[in-house]
Amino acid sequence: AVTEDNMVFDLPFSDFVSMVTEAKSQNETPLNLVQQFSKNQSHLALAELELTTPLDAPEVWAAGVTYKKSKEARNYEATQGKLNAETFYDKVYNATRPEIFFKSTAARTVGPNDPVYLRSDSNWQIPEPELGLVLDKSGNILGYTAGNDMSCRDIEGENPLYLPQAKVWKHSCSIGPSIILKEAVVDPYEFEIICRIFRNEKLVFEGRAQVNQLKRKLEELVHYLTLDNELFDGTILLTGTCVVPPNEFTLREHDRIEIEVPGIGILNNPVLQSDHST
Ligand code: DO4
Ligand code: MG
Repeated sequence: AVTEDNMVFDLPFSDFVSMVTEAKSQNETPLNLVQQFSKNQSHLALAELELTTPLDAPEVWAAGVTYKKSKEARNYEATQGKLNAETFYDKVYNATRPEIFFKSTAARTVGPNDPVYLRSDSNWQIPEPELGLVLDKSGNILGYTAGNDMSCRDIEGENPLYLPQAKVWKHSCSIGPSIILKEAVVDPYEFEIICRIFRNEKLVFEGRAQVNQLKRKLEELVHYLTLDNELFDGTILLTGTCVVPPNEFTLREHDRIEIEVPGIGILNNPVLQSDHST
């Protein structure tokens, strides 16, 4: 566990889900349980640790077109900039049912400082910085993390039926660096999401937004994910992107992406070209 002043202490659980399960069995909140272990321990500084994914999420799902910014960007892709007709992106933005798609499995999901990969058959790729909800198998929100829903704008723009290929490949999703417990968050709509992209360590893009710009309620997205579905403890639901680089921007190999959500931390990932041999 890590405190707000970036000090780290040990928890006697093998992973995040076991900690939550133990809290439930003790009729205790996860926050109270974790705080019990912070006492009488010598704390380490967070900077001394090499971080991994904060949990092995069995599945990562993602909601889309939940912010006006995302709707506008998709419309640009789908119409090659000729924004004169109503598209299915306009429709889904206003519809009762949100867009929810399957994004990733534990094996495809990377954590802090691991490389995210570029697809070899796309020339227009961007990170999508998103707030992630950590869920239990009943759809209860256990905590919040940051996530990157890497996306190929050209593949999705060519045909919406290509969405799974525009969204899912090896190392196309990253999460972390931490999970902030639900009980420690007064208002999740107050989260700010900041995305920075560096090229040769020079900042080439920075954008920020706040979760209160979300068109829907977080619980509404979870509701649609759970309908007639089977969820697993530790599932993550990414809640859509609200920061999109300019239309002429595409990621390049050796770029570095930072996704910062104050209170959760900075998710840092270098960018590599996907390697066909592995
Ligand atoms: O419609 C495609 C995906 C949208 C998305 O991933 C987002 O809005 O974040
Ligand atoms: Mg997205």
